[in-house]
Amino acid sequence: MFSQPYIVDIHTHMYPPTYISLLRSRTTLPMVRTFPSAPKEPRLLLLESELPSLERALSSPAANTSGEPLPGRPLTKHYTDPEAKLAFMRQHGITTSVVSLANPWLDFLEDGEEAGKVAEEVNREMEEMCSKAAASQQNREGPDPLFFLAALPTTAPLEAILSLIPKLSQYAHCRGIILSTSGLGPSHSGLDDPAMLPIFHALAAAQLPIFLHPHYGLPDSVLGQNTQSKYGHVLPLAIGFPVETSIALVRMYLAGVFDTVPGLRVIIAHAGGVVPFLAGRVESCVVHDELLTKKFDNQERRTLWQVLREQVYLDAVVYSEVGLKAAVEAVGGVERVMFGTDHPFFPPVDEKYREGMEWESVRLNREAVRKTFGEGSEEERLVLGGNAVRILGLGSNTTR
Ligand code: 5CU
Ligand code: ZN
Repeated sequence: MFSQPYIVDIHTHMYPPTYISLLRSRTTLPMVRTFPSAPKEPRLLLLESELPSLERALSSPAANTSGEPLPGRPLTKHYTDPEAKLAFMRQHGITTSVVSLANPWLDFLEDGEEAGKVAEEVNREMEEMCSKAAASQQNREGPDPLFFLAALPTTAPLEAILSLIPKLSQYAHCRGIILSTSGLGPSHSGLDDPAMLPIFHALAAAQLPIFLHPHYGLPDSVLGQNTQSKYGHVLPLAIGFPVETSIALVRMYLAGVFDTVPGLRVIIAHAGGVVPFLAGRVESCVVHDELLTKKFDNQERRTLWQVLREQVYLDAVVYSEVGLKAAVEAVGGVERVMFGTDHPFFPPVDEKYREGMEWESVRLNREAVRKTFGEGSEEERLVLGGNAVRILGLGSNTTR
């Protein structure tokens, strides 16, 4: 394949123009809005946990006297502008990014027909962005600068979703899809809903892996009421997000999704959440559970460990060697783990550091890889880029 070491970021987001117009037109989550105290700085509001601080900001609109930050996060050009993505990549030595639409994707669109149309536009805009970036760097060696993971209109009728999947392979730069934990329709039936199986079969047939990403976190009954005013985004993002993904993965496992669709490949965000640490406990609970032992009675059950090693990949977005080592162990080796940044989330808090300096969030992940595998080692090369090139087929820039 490629002899030089390439750094590939497989966990990196954008909101293409169609999506941003949609968010600007909305008055409920997710939305883009400005506040009287900062009329020139649009903010991106995404999470349920941001609603109490939105209410407070709206009830005293003139000034933000409490010292509490405005709700959400600043909608910087990093979310929307491909040039900003490419500049961020250059600044951090990232040679290729596999960009995905950020949360909450199209989950909130109750009108399935609209969701279908937005998905087509978003995916078309993603391909256009990747193709333009490739054309502007024609003479470079190695994989193109940008690839993408497509969005699925999960509230659209099943037939519409199924007809979209084979078309994704016609995009030269599409290498999989990004999916939330919610499942089909507005009811959040989850990924263990048997209605998801035709989609999983179609993705396996098209050889498109799923990038499973959180958005819904944990309820306030677990995280605490209105913790944002005391603890900011820490609890929903650091704990709620990875636990959500972990539950979704274990539900898929318990429902037998991986046995029913052996060709399915899933990349779990944030290094698999708590699964690497808790897979042993899941296994123990399965063998001690009357219902499940009966369910698996006459079958050769693959353990969760086996499924992790055969059908699951993890990103390396875990910010520490402790978590990274557990991730590698859980999937049975360094070959199934891929570097990521979660850009443009987690920018430096001080705006003046946002341009031109290394982002702390990237430094922590990069350093965890270096310390875990050793600078210049083959393992480091694989995690930083070699695995992504192999697993996602980035060596070829043509339609698959
Ligand atoms: O900061 C955040 O809320 C997020 C988010 O919404 N999505 C993500 O991938 N990371 C952080
Ligand atoms: Zn992310």
